[in-house]
Amino acid sequence: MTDLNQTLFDRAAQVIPGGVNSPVRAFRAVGGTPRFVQRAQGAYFWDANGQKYIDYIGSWGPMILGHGHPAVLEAVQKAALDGFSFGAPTEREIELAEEILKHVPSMEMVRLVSSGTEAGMSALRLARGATGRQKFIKFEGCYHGHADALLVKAGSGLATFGNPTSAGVPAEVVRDTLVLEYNNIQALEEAFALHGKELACVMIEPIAGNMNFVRASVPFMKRCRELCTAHGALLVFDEVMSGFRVALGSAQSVYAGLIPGFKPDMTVLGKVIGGGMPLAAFGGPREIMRQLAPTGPVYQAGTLSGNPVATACGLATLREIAKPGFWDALSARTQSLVTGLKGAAASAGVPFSADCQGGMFGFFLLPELPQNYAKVMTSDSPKFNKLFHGLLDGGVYIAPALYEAGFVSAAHTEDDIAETVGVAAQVFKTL
Ligand code: KE4
Repeated sequence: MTDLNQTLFDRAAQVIPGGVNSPVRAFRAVGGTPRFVQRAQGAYFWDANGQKYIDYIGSWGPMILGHGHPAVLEAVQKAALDGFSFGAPTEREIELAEEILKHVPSMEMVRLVSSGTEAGMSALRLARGATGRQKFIKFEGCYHGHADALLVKAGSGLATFGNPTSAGVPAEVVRDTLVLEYNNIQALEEAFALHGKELACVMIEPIAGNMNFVRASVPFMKRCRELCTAHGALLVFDEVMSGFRVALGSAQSVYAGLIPGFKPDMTVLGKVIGGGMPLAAFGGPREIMRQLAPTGPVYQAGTLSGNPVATACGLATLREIAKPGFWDALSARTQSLVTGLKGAAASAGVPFSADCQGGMFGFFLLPELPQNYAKVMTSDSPKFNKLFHGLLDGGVYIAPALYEAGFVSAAHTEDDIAETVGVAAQVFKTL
């Protein structure tokens, strides 16, 4: 039988680089043919061959309600009838901004943009403009979008400046980017001792979903906060993935529960706040946000920023996830998946560790949860690829890369979880 996914992939590759509009979708890390989605509903999607999959990517996080939630669909359809885009302010942008600020009290103001990359890039520019400093710290394994200054890997030695990870990024652009090891307090203290007064910010994924699922340890996060405060640098939480995904108050509410009085200085958001449509944001205290044009000297703009259809999608999504009982149910469902996978791996004697928070989870074919990128990359890649394809053939769709997180939606049922664990149990036996 003709594989229509392959037919489409071959055709796509003629007109779109790699046949995809975002590299990870091409299955390069795992091999095989990407599944071209024909339609999705709830926890499922159907590919070009009509094959059904339980979806644990959910557009890489946005689809926390599942695909096609009726309230969201209705809001989008209604908004579309009122107009797609105006390039002028609308009331719904205010409503969405107010809803975001209600749940993330570390922010007093927020600017809406169209992608996480744009939000992260703009937050960095604002941190630099607000502090008058150029240097900043990021961590190996954290991804903050593809803006030039953020496409950088660790330098040769400790506390040295980064090198570009992509062609086309001039070395000068990453000259001020310091890349440290995640969860390494000593490296952090050394970097601040060397460069503290020159640092505009520390940008971090508090729960690093771009290393699959690695939490910043409490001591490490506490030290980030202390050193930023002591040296006048801003602590920027990149919560594009974790925001409104791990908790209604995002990851920062988890750390606020572990570190008395904790809060970041700025927050970058995306994914869930757009509900699957192009919408992201960055925000912080008034005195920082007012540095942004048109009230301040830091320029930032966007034709489709605060797009009226995207804001309808995001606002309807946030209103649903704010309803009583939503997070208890979602967290229990995610925990059920992780517990089931751990049990299946143990029964098959496969080294396995996993973690989850709210609707986000990660697992490793390692006996213990890794604490940094180097350890994550000790995972057995060929074995992961075999697991990936075994699950895929069984109708379970997880991220096609061992360094990517997974996502459960409110539409996933206990039956879906049981089916997933059942497929995994069979595949673990073949590893
Ligand atoms: P976007 O520009 O893709 O909307 O957001 C960039 C971004 C920023 N910060 C964090 C923490 C992110 O996870 C992302 C994007 N995440 C990837 C998944 N690892 C999106 C998937 C893709 O690149 O196709």
